[in-house]
Amino acid sequence: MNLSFQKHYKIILSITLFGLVMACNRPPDLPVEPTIGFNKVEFKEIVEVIGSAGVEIRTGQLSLSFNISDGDGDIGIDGGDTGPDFDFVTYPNGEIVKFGERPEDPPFTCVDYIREAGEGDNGLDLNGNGNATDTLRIQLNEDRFNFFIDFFVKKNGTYQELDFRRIPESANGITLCGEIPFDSRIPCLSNEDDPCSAISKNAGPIEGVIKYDMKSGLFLPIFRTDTIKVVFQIQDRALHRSNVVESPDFTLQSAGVDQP
Ligand SMILES: [Ca+2]
Ligand SMILES: [Ca+2]
Repeated sequence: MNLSFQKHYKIILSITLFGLVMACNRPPDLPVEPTIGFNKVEFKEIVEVIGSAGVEIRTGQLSLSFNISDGDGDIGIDGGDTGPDFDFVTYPNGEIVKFGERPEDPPFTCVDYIREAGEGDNGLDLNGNGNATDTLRIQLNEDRFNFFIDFFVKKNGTYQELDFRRIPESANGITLCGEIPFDSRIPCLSNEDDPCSAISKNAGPIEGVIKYDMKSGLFLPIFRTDTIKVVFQIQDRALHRSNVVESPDFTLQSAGVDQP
């Protein structure tokens, strides 16, 4: 007997880069701000069979390919990059304030506050007051990502945004519980051992195509045969934003590849 179910909660990102050229001998005539353009979108369903019971897990993979050029090539954030530009969490106005201390603060949500006790096994004393039991007001740093994507579904001829950022993660104490966007960190575009420091040291124009794979069991149940589009933008290490690009209208079926 084959059991079959949709993976509703787990979203996996992967990025494939190809055709990316360090155009060292080109004149540096490209602007230092990144420029992107739509290339193509592809969809396929991946079926994994797990265990001796033959449990099937069905996941949709939506792959967005886009052209990119940047005059100084500073594209990419390493998963471990931190600091004022790239930290995931900042404190509004740099002040560390406990939940309930200021009447004007919003009610508790898991994206507006961080629980010290949720940070590791024994908690992390983020405000240095000698205990790890506080709940502190935070702000999520938009610049922690360098790739931003929004999804729109056409309903009765009008596009409405479908916000994946609002889908709650399972209740397991993870701080960023309300945040499962497809926004992400494109890694540093270099084959060197330490790619981010390599691109910082060797500024030069780059051109190429990035293929960005998004996996979710939600795509097919949510989008079905609807007409959809994506709107996306990237940002370089100097926090220059690219132009905003809108894909053509498509359906998962029209973008389908390798379908039986
Ligand atoms: Ca740049
Ligand atoms: Ca504390």
